[in-house]
Amino acid sequence: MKIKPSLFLLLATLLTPWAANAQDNNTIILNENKNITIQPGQTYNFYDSGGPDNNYGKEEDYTLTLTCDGYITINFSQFQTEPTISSYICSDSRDYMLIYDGEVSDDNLITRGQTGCSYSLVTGTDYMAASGIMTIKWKSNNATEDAGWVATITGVCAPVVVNSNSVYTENFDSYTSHTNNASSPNTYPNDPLPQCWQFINRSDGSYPPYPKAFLTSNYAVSGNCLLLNSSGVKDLYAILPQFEGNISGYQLTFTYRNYGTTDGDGTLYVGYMTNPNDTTTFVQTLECPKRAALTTKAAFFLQAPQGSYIAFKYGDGAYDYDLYIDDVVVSVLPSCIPTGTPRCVELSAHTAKLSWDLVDATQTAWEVEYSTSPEFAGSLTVDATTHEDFSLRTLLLKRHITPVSVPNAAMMIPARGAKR
Ligand SMILES: [Ca+2]
Ligand SMILES: [Ca+2]
Ligand SMILES: [Ca+2]
Repeated sequence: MKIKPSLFLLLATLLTPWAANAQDNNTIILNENKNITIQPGQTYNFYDSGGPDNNYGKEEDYTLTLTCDGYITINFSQFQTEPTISSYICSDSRDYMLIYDGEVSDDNLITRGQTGCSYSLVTGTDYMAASGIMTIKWKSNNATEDAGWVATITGVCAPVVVNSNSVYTENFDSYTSHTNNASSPNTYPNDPLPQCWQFINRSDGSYPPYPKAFLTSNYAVSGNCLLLNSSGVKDLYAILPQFEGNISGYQLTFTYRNYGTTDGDGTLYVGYMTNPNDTTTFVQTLECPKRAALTTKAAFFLQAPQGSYIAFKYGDGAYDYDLYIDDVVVSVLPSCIPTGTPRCVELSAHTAKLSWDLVDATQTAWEVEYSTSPEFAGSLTVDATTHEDFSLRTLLLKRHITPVSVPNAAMMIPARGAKR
């Protein structure tokens, strides 16, 4: 839902110099009762009726109700009201603000704002409404105005819950305002992107050297897809929303295609990041071969530390090459019995002998997948009675193997080369 700027805001934008730099949709001015939907992942400037440069007015009595599909935080960089009657007294007879987590009730009060009051809000502090509703009441009396406040309000994305009953899907189809646009939306970079996704090195309009990310219907499985466009200079990171719990044990499936398969088309990598603002924390788990046809892939994050984010990285491409991603799904791996102590017991130029211990006598069959990373190469079903010293005999020279037991996906033998 888009926030419609009030008439006042439009006028303020035209008439006052401070508003000229403010983004209309991202500025909230408390000059009347308002109900506003806060978008997760967005930050808004929040001012009294005088804006950042002027005082609020007399006899104001306004309520601002914010709602968000996630959390809401507010942080004041300035707060100055008419000082209260004497120090430490918190009196409703002078100007004051009340901030609630939810509806107005004493139990929901987060903080009070009133200069001189002993328990007035502290600047530089995040106050959070975890309920997803924040109610702000503001009153001024009939004399002595002051500077008011400068604050930021932020919609915080709640971690996405994924479990055996709940799967995360993003098919990009609910963002329909930019379809059928192969090169770049004419409103770039202010076009919609999936809620709670983060992008690093996405161009803010100056391109190159920064790559672009936007939605398009070109080469989508259906509707829209995410288009990553290379700059030839910087890698682009598209980071999924944070998931509740540890992504170890989660699987990501998605469909992608490159525009073509030349070197310039670049490479899509999948991995995880412990810090979604720091590209040096990206750990690659899958390299996607260049494909000019829609190709479905799965990626796993068995070693990801707690709190990691799933991320796409598009790199190595020359200037202005496209890559398309659609139908992103994150789900938990099927529950399965982990193997015990998987190991490579013997390696030769062409063979690898695998061994593992039974941890549950009810296991009756195994399937071993082997691959020349990252492309899947084949699989064999192994009888439970022969789980020891099972030999892979089809290895190619100088290829690395990563045998994985499926459905016992917890088994992963560290890739070692069957090298000559
Ligand atoms: Ca006053
Ligand atoms: Ca002000
Ligand atoms: Ca789609």
